[in-house]
Amino acid sequence: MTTFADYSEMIPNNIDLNSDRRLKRALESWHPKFINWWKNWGPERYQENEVYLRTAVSVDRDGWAKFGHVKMPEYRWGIFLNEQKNEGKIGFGEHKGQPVWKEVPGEFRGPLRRLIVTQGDTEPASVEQQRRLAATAPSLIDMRNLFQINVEEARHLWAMVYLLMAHFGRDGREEAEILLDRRSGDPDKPRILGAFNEQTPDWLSFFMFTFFTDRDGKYQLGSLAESAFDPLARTCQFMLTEEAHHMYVGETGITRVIQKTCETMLSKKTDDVRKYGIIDLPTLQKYVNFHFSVSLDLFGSEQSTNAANYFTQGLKGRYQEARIKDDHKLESDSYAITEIENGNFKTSEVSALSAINERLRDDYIADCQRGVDRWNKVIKDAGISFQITLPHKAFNRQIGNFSEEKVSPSGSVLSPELWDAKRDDWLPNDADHEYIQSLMTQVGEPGKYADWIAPPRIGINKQDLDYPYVRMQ
Ligand code: BYC
Repeated sequence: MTTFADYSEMIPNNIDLNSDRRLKRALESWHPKFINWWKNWGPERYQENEVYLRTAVSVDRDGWAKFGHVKMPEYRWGIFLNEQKNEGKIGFGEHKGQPVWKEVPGEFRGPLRRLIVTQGDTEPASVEQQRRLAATAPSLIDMRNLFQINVEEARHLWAMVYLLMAHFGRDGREEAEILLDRRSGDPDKPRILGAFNEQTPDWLSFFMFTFFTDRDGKYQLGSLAESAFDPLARTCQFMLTEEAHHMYVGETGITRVIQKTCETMLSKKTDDVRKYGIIDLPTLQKYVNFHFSVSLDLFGSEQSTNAANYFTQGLKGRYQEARIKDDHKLESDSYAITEIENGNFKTSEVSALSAINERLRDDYIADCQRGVDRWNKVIKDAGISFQITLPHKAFNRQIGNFSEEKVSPSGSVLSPELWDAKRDDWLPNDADHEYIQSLMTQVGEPGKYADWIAPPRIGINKQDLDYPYVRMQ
C-alpha cells in the first residue's frame, strides 16, 4: 500500500484541502466508507491487478492526464475546480450580470442540494451497473477503458461529495453517506434516475451506455457548468474533460463492432452473420432503440416548473449558454414542444422557460445523430445498404408527454396491443440478449481481440496495441 506524506497528496486537489480542517475531517471520515463501497460494489475481481490508468493531479495541461500502472483501490481520486471564466459574472436568469456565488444562498439551498445529489447519484450507479463486465472483456485495452471509466465516475462522485461537504453542512454529510447506500436496480433503495437502475449485462450494452447515457452526462454537466453557484460550475467544467473520453469509448466501441460485422457480411456474402458469431446490424439497431429511448427520459418532462425555476434562479443554464444569441432570461420567448392528441402528433409553442428540459433534449438528439451519421458512414463505405436510425422521440418513453403513449420507432401511434406484438422486433428480446451474452468471453492476452469486434485504431497514450494495459497476474 502506498503511503502519503499528507492527505492532500493522497487526494490531489486545487481546493487547498490542507487548510480547510472541517472539510478535511469530513472527507477523511467518508473515505473509508467510499473504499468499502468500491471494494464491494466496484469492479468485481481485478482489484489487485495493476491497470494502466490516467490520473488527474492538477487542472493544467500537464497535470490532468498522468498515466501509469496502479491498483484500483490505490487510485488517487482528486478534487478539482476549473479556473474561473466569464469574469465571475452570472450568465443567465434573473441574476444575470451579478457576481457568481462562492457560497450557497440560503433560499437556493434545497434545489441546489437536490441537483447535486441527483448528479452525484448517477456516478456510483454506473460503476455498480458495470461491475461484472471485466470477466467478459473483449480485450485488455477494453478492460482498461472500462476501469478508467469506473475510476473517473467514482472521481465524479468525489466531486459532488466535496460540494455537499464543503457547502451543505450536516445535511451534505448525510447525503454523502446516502450516495453510498442507494444501489442500482435494488427495488428497496434504487438509484434516483430510471436509466441508472437498468442492467449493463454485456459489452454491446456498455458501449451503447457510454455513447448514449454518458452523453446525457455531457449535456447535464454542460448545463450545471453554467451555474451561478461557482464551485458547482467549475467542478462540472473539469468533469466534462473526462466525460469526453467515456463517449469516445462508446462511439469507437460501436464503430469497431460495425467494422467487424461489415467485414464478415462482405467476406461471407450474407446478412446472416450470427452463425459466424458476429453481431448483426438489426440487433445493433434494437440496442440503439433501447439505449436512446431510456436516455431521453433522463432529461425530465417536456414542460417542467423545476427546470424553469432552476434557470430563472441561475442554478442550471442551457448547454453552452454563452454561445446562444438571446437575452438569456427567456421571459417572453417560446419553444416548440410535441404531444399526442387523439392519436395525432401536435406541436405547440410554449414558454421557453418551461421547456428548458426539452431544449436540452433536442440539443442532445442532434449530437446523437452526428455520432450515428459517423457509424452509417462506416457501413456505407463498406458498400452495404443499411442505415442505423435513431427511433422517434416518442418511442418507448417512461417520462413526459409520451409516457402513456405507444409509438413505433418510425413514429406511428399504435394501440397497446399492436405495440406489444411488435415489441420484440424493436427492442432486444430474450433471444437477442442470450445471443449477445453467448459471444461474451474474456480475451486476456495483450493485442488479441474477441471475434465480434475489430481492434481499435490506436493504443492509449501512444502505447502499442499489445501493451499490457492490465497486468493479468
Ligand atoms: N427517472 O420536472 P421534471 C451522468 C422526476 S447523467 C426518475 O420533469 P426536472 C452520467 C423528477 O426528479 C446526468 N425520475 O424533472 C452518465 C421529478 O421528481 P419530483 C445526470 C425522474 O426536475 C453516465 C419529477 O420526475 N445529471 O452524469 O425538471 C454515467 C418531475 O420531473 C426522471 C442530472 O440529471 C427520470 N429519468 O428534471 C455516469 C442533472 N426524470 O419532483 C454519469 C441533475 C424526472 O416529482 N438533475 N424525474 O420528486 C436534473 O437536472 C433534473 O433532476 C432532471 C429532471 C433533468 C433529471
